[in-house]
Amino acid sequence: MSYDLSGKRIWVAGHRGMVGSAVVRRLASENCQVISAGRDVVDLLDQHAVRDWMAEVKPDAIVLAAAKVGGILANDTYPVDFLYENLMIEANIINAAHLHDVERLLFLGSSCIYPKLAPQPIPEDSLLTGPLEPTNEWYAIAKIAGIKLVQAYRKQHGRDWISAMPTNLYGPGDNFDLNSSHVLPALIRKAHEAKLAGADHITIWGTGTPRREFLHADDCADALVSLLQGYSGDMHVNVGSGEDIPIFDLAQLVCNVVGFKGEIRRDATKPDGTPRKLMSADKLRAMGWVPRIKLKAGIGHTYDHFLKVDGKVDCSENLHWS
Ligand code: GFB
Repeated sequence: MSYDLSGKRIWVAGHRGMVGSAVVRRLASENCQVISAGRDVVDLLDQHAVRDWMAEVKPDAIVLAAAKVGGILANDTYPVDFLYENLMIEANIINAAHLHDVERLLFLGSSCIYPKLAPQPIPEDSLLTGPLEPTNEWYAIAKIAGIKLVQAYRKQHGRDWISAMPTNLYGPGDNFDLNSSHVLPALIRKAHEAKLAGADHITIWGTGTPRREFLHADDCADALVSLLQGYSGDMHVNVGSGEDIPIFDLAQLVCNVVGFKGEIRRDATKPDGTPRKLMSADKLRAMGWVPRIKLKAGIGHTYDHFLKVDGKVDCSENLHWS
């Protein structure tokens, strides 16, 4: 299939978040009109507000990147927020998209939808084949419901809507708050602050042995636009880099980029989460898409952004709504 974005009105839901803002940047090179609205304009948790707003702006296509997101500790600490808010956001937007006859919708999930002990690299059809990782099952259940809702609209109403499952993402616009962030921005902040303070060590959570796959948000946005233009199918599509790295090695790489030379200690009282979640990249590669940003360069780019923006501001807001 081929969906021409020229002249289309595309709503990027979640345009202030890391992924949404990357999608907005990427869509700037297409001949389309990007629509966005902050929480002050439309509260995505409010079904009527979402319906009214969509009736007013009439998007042709939607990239559904709005979500309550956070790292392992936030997921584990606020199960209601991660389950309820994500269910509401996706149900409100997907249902309103149907009522207003939206041509294309791309729903974003997460690699945590897969079973904790899924085969590696994880193929798309591993979904619902085993128990989830307990630290993020609330978020995962909400995202699985979103995938199923998209499939349900395809089946019952013939909607040409799709889902993508990004791996662990990082990049400009990430959340650098140590209590609620993902590992990569947390390591950047820890290494940076330790360097400034002249500290002799930083401490990472868990054993450092879990492996994670990382993809820069700009690469992710590029893949998402390709899917919006060229993919139609019931099955969601993994969006990853195809490579993973142990957390301890990632910490060494971040310290190297940041210029912190002290020791890296482990705090085994903090959770490890799933041991590994490298996704199979076969489906996306078969469509001709490959990532461009190598991990070390991407960390450097993200650190530059942190120095310009986040290093100077108070990151005390506890949970991040992207
Ligand atoms: O990125 P992260 O929070 O999320 O943690 P998940 C990845 C790994 O890094 C875990 C370790 O093994 C953490 O214990 N880690 C080490 C740290 N030091 C730190 C640190 O300072 N901060 C953090 N945050 N981690 C999330 C899910 O899982 O991944 C979400 O909870 C979502 O639902 C997201 O799917 C992509 O990769 O474990």
